[in-house]
Amino acid sequence: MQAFAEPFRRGWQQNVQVKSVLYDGQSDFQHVQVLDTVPFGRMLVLDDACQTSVVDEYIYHEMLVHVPMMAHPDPRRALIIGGGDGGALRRVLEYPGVKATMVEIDGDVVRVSRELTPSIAGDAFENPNGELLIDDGVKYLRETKEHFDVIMVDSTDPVGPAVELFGEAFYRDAARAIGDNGIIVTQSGSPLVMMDELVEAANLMKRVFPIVHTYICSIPLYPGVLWSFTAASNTIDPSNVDVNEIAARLQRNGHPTGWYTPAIHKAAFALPNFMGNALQEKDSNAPASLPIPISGE
Ligand code: AG3
Repeated sequence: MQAFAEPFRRGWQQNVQVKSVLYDGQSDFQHVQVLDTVPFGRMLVLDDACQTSVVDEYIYHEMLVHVPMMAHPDPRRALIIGGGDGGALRRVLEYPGVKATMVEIDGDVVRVSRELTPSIAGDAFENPNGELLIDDGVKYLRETKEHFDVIMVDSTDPVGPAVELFGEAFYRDAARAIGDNGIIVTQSGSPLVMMDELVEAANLMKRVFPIVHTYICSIPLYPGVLWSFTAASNTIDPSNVDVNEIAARLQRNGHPTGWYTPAIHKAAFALPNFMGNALQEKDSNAPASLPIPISGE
């Protein structure tokens, strides 16, 4: 049987068995593949980086979407940058009364995902509360006059087409669009094998926003498995929302989750000591920790 592995990162590599290649093409922006794999079922790969799979997509999408959406007291307008597979849009549209705009740069990713991994988006692309724009998210955010309560950056890693989504200019445009009562979350990579990129993203966000917190979960598909997101806001501290309030909001949402719970929301912000040190988010007097656990080229 064939196998697929992302390129080594710091000498680390994960390998999956591939039953068949369902799509392999070059879009205007990147190399797009959909593989049918033994452990993860159908899986989207962009420029050799695993993006999502039908088996574990819920972990990433629930943590990207529910953490900021539940932290906001009354979200009505949401913006997703990237997210071509539709998994984030689907979770956002679960919230009653929310209207969402999704700006994905690569129409091929949407087309291929709708055709080959339809379970990820569910009926999100047909939902009248959702608007899909095939456009450059950086340009969109620079030019929009709209206010958004929650912005979610569902991008690839900070290389290739996504690099500007991790820049200071982008965060300043985001700050304008969310104003005083909004929140922005970005996926920020693996603390184990992409620590430099994570620290850089968090530091840039700290130049723009007074409140910046990184939170974590485990995503089996991604290199390093331990994964991070970073949330920022002028006024809302997503790490400090009452669990009973989250439980009530979750009940109003009414959709089942596989990973996210009120306790997970709180716990996700508790960082391992090595991360707290690197991100200067230490919440204890524990002595300085060992270096990043994974080293290498
Ligand atoms: N986007 C973030 C995936 C990053 C994974 N990185 C990697 N495999 N090197 C996920 C898109 C899902 N909507």
